[in-house]
Amino acid sequence: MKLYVDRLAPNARRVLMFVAEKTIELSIVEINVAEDEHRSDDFLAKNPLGQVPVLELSNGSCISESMAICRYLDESFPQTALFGLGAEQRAIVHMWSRRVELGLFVAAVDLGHHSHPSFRGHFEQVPAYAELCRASIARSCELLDAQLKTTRFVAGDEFSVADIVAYCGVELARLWETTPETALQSLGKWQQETAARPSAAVARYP
Ligand SMILES: N[C@@H](CCC(=O)N[C@@H](CS)C(=O)NCC(=O)O)C(=O)O
Repeated sequence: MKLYVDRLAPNARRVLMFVAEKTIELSIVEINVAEDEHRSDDFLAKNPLGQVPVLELSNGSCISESMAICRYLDESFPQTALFGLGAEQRAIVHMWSRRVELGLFVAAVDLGHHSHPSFRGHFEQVPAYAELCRASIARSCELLDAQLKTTRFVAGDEFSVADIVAYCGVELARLWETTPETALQSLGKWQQETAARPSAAVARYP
């Protein structure tokens, strides 16, 4: 099994953190997005969208979309289930993963694309959309803070893929200097605890 990543790419980082959390051994193939390696014919044959990450199975089948890759790995390596166990917990992990993916992680990716000078030539930047992303990040952080007052992890008592997506989103927001309010103490405590997990090393920005 091969995992194609660019270690700087936020989507690749969340899958790398998931792999590290589950201690799965697989071969990592580096695709340098800045050098357009994701646009080569070889790579487009693996993912016609030209995006990392991609998981290539030993039968040659290729899976893209970070959450699809994580779900495949969770089912194939049942140690440390990260998508929840049982119908109710699976649904709750799914619910929180959707909330933090759409409201926080994707908003943080889009905020960077639409506001950071390094993306200026690559994206048509829409400042008003960047502001909507900033507001979405703030709302998501408040929602998370309220949740983390009552639960140890994002989706309940167990660490899950929802923590990984949320952590990667918060890290990215921090990179764009859209840090959660210091008043959000429960979120801050969870963030520090998550940062201390060995798996977080692949997702942490300096
Ligand atoms: N929905 C996809 C998004 C993947 C994605 O946007 N990957 C970015 C890196 S974070 C990429 O490869 N961008 C290169 C491009 O779109 O040209 C997922 O969840 O994996």
